[in-house]
Order: sequence, then structure tokens, then C-alpha cells
Amino acid sequence: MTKKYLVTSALPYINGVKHLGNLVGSMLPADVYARYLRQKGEEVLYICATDEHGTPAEIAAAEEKMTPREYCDKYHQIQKDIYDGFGIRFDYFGRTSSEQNTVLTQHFCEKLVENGFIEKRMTKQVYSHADGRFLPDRYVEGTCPHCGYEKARGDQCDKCTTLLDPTELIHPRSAISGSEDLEVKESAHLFLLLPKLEKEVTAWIDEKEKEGLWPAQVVSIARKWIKEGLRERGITRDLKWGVPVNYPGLEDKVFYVWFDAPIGYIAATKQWADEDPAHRDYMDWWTESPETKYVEFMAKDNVAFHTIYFPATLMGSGENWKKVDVLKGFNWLNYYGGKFSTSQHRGIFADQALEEFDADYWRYWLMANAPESDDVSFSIESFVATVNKDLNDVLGNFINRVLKMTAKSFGDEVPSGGSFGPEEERLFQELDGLLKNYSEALDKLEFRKALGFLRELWVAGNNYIARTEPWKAVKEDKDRGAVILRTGLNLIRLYAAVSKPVIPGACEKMATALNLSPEEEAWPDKPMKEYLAQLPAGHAIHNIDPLFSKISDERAEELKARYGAGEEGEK
Ligand code: B3M
Ligand code: ZN
Repeated sequence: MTKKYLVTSALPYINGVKHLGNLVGSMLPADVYARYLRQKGEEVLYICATDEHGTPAEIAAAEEKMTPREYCDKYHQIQKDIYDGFGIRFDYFGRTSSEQNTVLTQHFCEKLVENGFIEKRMTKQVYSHADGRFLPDRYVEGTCPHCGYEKARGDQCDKCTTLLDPTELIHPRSAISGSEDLEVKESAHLFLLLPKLEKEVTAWIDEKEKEGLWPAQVVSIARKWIKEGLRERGITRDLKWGVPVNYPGLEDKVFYVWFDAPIGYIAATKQWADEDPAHRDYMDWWTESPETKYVEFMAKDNVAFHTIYFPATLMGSGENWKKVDVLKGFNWLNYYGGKFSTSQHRGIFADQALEEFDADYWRYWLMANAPESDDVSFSIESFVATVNKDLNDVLGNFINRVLKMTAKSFGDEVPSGGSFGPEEERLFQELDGLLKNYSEALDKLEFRKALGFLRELWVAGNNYIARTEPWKAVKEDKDRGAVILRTGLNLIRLYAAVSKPVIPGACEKMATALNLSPEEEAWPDKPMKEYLAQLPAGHAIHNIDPLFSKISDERAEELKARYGAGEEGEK
């Protein structure tokens, strides 16, 4: 039986600030889920970290004239602050450049060598004299031997899509300096012998498919790789920045970033535990056990690494490591039909988003439109329409009206008098059904569906007020007016609890208006008839400013101009 939940989201690369598409495919849904579980009283550990190694980090550092270490220190903090601003509540946000990750990565290498799953081989690598370094595939450019395209990259020709080896390029040059003073040198590297682990990995994937906890798309990605046959993979690189290789003769090399990054989940948990060793043990979370449910969130391009390579590393160690139980994969969020692009700065980036609006505006749109079964396109038009309608008109107005009407007729406390009648019974019934559907959708990680139910919960409250007309009732039958507004205030309490995983900022304001204690924001565990009678008559409340404001047409136009709305992008 599940006793605790380990939650991780794909580790964001250190270089640069992430865009909205990165957020919705990993950290944001993980945060919504972790918050939901915490409110239900479950034991949860949500771990993430910056993925700091690899050539892109080295090159980005050089561009900013910093050492990789300095660059990573700077961007780790920048990213951390942004996720904070977005309300992402990690239990720990670690770093793959930590000492803990070095120790664990080297440990896995040692075990895999011991068990015969790693082998040393000679390879041919391109060395650039001008740059004083080996050039990984993508950093060699030249003419494609197949189609003559002059800007083909060492791993692939973007024009004819042929997969290439850098040594095949005609007139090869360094993509860093442009220098043609290159030489092919022999270099020894470690290879992970995946074919030797294929049987074990396949059996495990079969088991996962039977459990039915991976979406169909995740299973099919894993199967596709297995079907094509697993190949030996180089897990070391001729770079300086990374986890040093602990293998005789290869001490001047580092591990490939995709070898150490997933181990980073474990290492970040250890970073967390090391801060309070008397009370925390990372192995409580990372030992295989039916009591721990491990849930991972990521975009589809990361799925193969998490269904095959990382589990293979864990299995090959011969130790009893926790492997993923539930893997939630996401499709792409596009920007006006084309790609969000970090290099071309196309789309809206997390820092810009927070300068424009509260995190809740973005969190709500992104989760309501999460690219689950298909790719989804972001547009400012859709964003503005959703914010104005769902957040402002439906939820925001409901709260304003109930608080204002109460203040006007009953002052600053929950009104007393009267008792529930048929209109309330109808409301309770409706809410019981919706809440059940909402919780079930969250349990199944079906976020778009879940948000549809959340919205319906808000609509039900609006309909109740429209039907019962408290503005008339307070004049004609004060007790009846008291019942309606007392129910309305209790509905705000319900919304403060059930909306919190998605829009935590607005829910904090609702909690302030109602003087709620943290326990009162727990996930509702009673039938609505009881739950909505809990905020008692006489309980002090106070008015608050409107939770949301409508985005005007002028503001929308401004945003469209600022963020290149509708401009052609790469498909
Ligand atoms: N940093 C890729 C990405 O951010 C990579 C994920 C690592 S997960 C261990 O999409
Ligand atoms: Zn070509």
C-alpha cells in the first residue's frame, strides 16, 4: 500500500531562463500534484534540481566570460527565484554539480563496471587546435556529403535529415571558433552495454504496462526504443566540466550529462537529507518498496531516458533502487502554432510572464490547456479570454459579490439564522459529484479534465447565487438571506481549498478574507452538506480587494506586439 509519494520533475538545463512550454511539461504539473497530495495529508517529497553539466553549459559560460561553476551558481539562483515566483514548492531544489551527485554517479559507474555492464572502447573524436578541445558532434559543422548543404552539423544534416558522423563532413570546421584546424584523434571512452540489460528492462516495462500506470504514449515510446534494439551508449565525454570519470586512465574525462542527470534526482534527495541528517534519510525514499509511489513528470523527448536508460543504470547496479511507478509525459506547448524557441527567443519566458501578471493567471491557463493527449498552441487571445472569463467573471466575481453582500447586510462576520432548504440540498448534491470527479482526475493526473471540473465547481456556486438571489432575500426574509450568504462564504472556503493546487496565490487571499487556519484549507473529506456548514455563524471575516482583474483589449494588443504574436516560427 502506498504510504508516501516521491515526486520529481525533469531537471531544467542550467543555461538560460525557461519558457512557458518548459514549465507546463514538467515543474508546474508536478507542483499541482504535490500540493494536492499534501493537502490530502499524504507524505510527499517533491525533488527537482538544475541540470548543470554538458557542452551547452560550458559554451554558455564562455559566452558570458565566466567559469562554468560561476555561470551555474548564477543561473541556479536565477532559476530558483523564478520557480519561487511561480509558486513551485519543491521540497528541495538541488544541483547536479553537487558533491552528492559526484559521489553517487561514480558509485553507479563502479557498480556497473563490477557487474560487467560497462566497457572501455577506443573512439574517433574531432579535436580543434584553435579551441584547445575536443568538439562534440554538434560543434563540428561542414558540408553534407549527401546533399551538399554547407551548414550540416556533426550529428545530422538539417537539410536532408541524414544522420552523420562528424568525420564524414566535407570541409569540417569548429562551430565555436570557425577554425578549420581540426584533427581526428583516438580517444578512449566508457560504454554502457545496454544490450546486456535489455531483457531485464523489457520485463520491467511489460510489468509497468500491465499495471497501467503509464499513459499509452509513454509505453509506446519505450516500446519503440526496445523494438529498434538497444545499443551500447557512450557515457563519457572529452570535456572538463562534469562529473570526473573514476576509471583508470580516463580520469581527465567527465561523464556524459545524460548519465549523471537522472542520478541527480537521488543526489538532490541526498542534498535535502544532508541538511537535517538526524531526521532525514534519502534511502527511505530511494529503496524499492511498494510503500513508496514514485511519480515522474516530463516532456515526451525525455521519456526514453526515464523508461530505458535510467532504469537500466539502476538495474545494472545490482542494488535495490526505487524505479518509477507512474510516469506522466507531456506533448509540446507551441507558440502560435510554431515552436517556443530559446535560441530565437520566440514565445513568452518565465521571467517575462511574472513581470506581466501574477503566477496564478499563467498557472491556470497552462494547467487548463496542458498538452496531454496532443500538442497545444498558446496564444495571447486564448490566454486573455480564459483569464477574463474563468478567473475574473466566474471565480473572482463570485467571491467579490458574496463578500460585499455579506458586509453590507451583516457586517464583518458569518451571518446567523435560518437553516438549509431544497436549493442548498441541490447545491450539495451537485458539488459532491463534481468534487469526486475532480479528485479522481487529479489522482489520475488528467489535468485538463481536472481543471474542467474545478471550473464547474465555481460555476455551481455562481448558479446557486443566481437562483437564490440573496440581494432580494436579505430584504424580504433576513434569515433566508443569512443562509444563502453563509453558504456562499462556506463556498469560498471550499474554493480556497480545492483551487489551491492550481492557483495558490489567490487561495491565500481567500483564506485571509475568511480567517482560515491552515487545517481549514485541507482537502475536503466530508459530504458537502457537512463541509459547507463548518464555517460557523459569528466567525470573523473581512473584505479583500478583487482577486483578479480583467485584461483589457488595449493591454492584450500591447502584449501581442511585445511578444511577437502571430509571427511565423519554425514548425
Ligand atoms: N535537462 C532535458 C530537459 O530539460 C534535461 C532533463 C533531465 S532529466 C534527468 O528537457
Ligand atoms: Zn544533407
